[in-house]
Amino acid sequence: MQIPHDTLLSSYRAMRTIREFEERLHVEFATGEIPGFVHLYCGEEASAVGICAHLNETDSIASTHRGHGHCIAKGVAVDGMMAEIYGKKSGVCEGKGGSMHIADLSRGMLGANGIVGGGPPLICGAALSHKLLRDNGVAVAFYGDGASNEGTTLESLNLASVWHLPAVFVLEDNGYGEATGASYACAGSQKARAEGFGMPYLECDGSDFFSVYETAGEAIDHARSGKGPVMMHVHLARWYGHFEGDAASYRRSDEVAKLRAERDCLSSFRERVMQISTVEKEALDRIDAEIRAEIEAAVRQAKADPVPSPQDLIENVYVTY
Ligand SMILES: Cc1ncc(C[n+]2csc(CCOP(=O)(O)OP(=O)(O)O)c2C)c(N)n1
Ligand SMILES: [Mg+2]
Repeated sequence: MQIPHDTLLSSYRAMRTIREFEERLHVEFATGEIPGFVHLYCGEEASAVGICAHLNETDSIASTHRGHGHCIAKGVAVDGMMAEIYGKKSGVCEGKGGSMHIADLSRGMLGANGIVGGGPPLICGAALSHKLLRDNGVAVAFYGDGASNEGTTLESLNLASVWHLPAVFVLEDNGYGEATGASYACAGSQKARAEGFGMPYLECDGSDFFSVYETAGEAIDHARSGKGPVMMHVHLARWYGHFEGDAASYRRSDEVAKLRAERDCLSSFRERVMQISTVEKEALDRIDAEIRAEIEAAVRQAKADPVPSPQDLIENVYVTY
């Protein structure tokens, strides 16, 4: 598959931004300054980016509790996200949401979600509106292996099929729902589940941007061209604990070191892209430096920005129709 030069660079930039954002949050969370829970997406970057690279601003996505990567890949401003995670008034949700409820409707980002299995029903609604408005849009739900067993997810697969919606169900299978292995908790096969609801099933290696990009192209084309919903099963791995502070004693001690050495989507992207295109190492290094500076500035600003006032608590909570 030929990938345009600009897409390669913007995809690398997005993956590097997510990595730097998450690695920095890991350090900052340990200082105790960040309120609430934080679930890191480190290691899974190629999934969000390889999929969102096919979407435009008016397409919709719904995310999960592990949502920073999806937000960045869909174009939500990094400084506004950082401020949101710090609970500041300058955050994208004015500090009311925090890490698990970052949303930016202007980017088609319907929200991270503290409710496991909360995204799939949301995208049925979004996909139905794309269909009725005939705006050629698609709606994508990211959900985990744990969420794949929720009633809301299974009902959404059914509804999307019954209504023949332009919906893509992206199962991000990192092998664990908190401390429980997917091999223990998920009965049958995901392929059989998709086929049981009458939709095509595609799968890819989530540590390989090119595998995700190609598979997502097929999945999104399918939905956009009016052929109905599709399930895309992405095999990937998270590098940190379930949440920041998780001792992860359910994992083998060498598991993550092996993942970092052998399944790093950024390293494999750098190697591959220099073989198949005219992208040069210097261009990638320049992006790395720019992102480091951008994240540094976002953290500084987020720390310095004011917290919301008590009055802000009741502003912008409800929409009047
Ligand atoms: C409805 C609901 N049930 C349980 C929880 C508690 N919980 C938070 S994350 C999580 C595991 C989710 O696993 P998975 O869907 O595989 O996503 P991952 O954390 O691996 O990205 C659970 C059970 C919740 N937030 N919402
Ligand atoms: Mg999981």
